[in-house]
Amino acid sequence: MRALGTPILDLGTTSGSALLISDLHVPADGGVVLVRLRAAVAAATAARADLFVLGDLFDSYVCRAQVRHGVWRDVAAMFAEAAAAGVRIVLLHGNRDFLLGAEFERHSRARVVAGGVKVVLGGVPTLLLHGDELCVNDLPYQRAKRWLRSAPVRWLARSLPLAVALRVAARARAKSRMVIASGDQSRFLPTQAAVAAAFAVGVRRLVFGHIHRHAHGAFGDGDYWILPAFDEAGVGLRVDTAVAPLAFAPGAGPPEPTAVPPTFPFTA
Ligand SMILES: [Mn+2]
Repeated sequence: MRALGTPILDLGTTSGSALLISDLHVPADGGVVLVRLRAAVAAATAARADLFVLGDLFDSYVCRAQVRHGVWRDVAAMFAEAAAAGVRIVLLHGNRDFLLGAEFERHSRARVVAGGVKVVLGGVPTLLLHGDELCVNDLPYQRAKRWLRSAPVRWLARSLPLAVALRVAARARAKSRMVIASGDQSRFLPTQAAVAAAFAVGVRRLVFGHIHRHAHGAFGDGDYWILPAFDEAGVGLRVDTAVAPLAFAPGAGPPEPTAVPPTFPFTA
C-alpha cells in the first residue's frame, strides 16, 4: 500500500492509548528538547502507551556510525530503556533523518518505518505520515527526495565516516534554510488534493507533522491533526477513545492538556 508514493505499513489494531509526537529536531548538542523528550517517554511508560514519532526525531542522521556517538546514542538508549519497560516505539522517517536504519533499531529497540503507518487507534482507522509527501507543489523537493532516497545514495551516505557525515548534514541544513527563507512559502504547504489522497488509503483520521503548524479540523467524514514541532511547542497528541493535545513542560512533571488548535487552510 502506498499514499502519495510513500509506502504504508499496516500495523493493525492497537489496544490502549498512544502518544504521538513529531519534528523534535534533536540537535547534536542535545539541548532542552531532550528534557521534553524524556518527559514524553516517561509519560508513555507510565500510561503503558505506544509512542509514535512521526519523523524528524533528529536534526540530522546520516551514517550508521552515528548511533554509537553523542546524542544519537543517548536517544537510542532512552528508547531502549522504555522498550524494556514495555513501551512500543514506532519511528517514522522524516526528511532530515530518513537514513535511520537497522543499527538504530538494534540500539533503540524502536521500529523504524521508512514511510507511513496505518493503524487503528482508539477504534479509528488512522494514517500517520511525516507529511512532506503532502506538500506536492514543492516540485524541487519531491524530485530531490526520489534520488536522495535511492538505494545507491542511501548506501553511500550511511557508509560515511562520522565527521564527514556531520559536515554533509550541516551543509544540507544550511541550504534548506536558504530555500525556505526565499520566495513563495505556499509551495511548502500540503494541498487539499494530497490530503484527500492520503485519506483514500481507507482511514478516517490523518495525523502528520513536518510543516510545524499545530492544527486540527474535519475532513470529509473524518478528521486531521497536524502536530507542531515538538522542539518548539513541547506538544504531543494522546490518542485513545478521545484525542487530546498534551503539553510537556521542560521542568518535568506529568503532561498537561492544552487547547485544541484551529483548522488549517489547505491550499488548492
Ligand atoms: Mn520534516
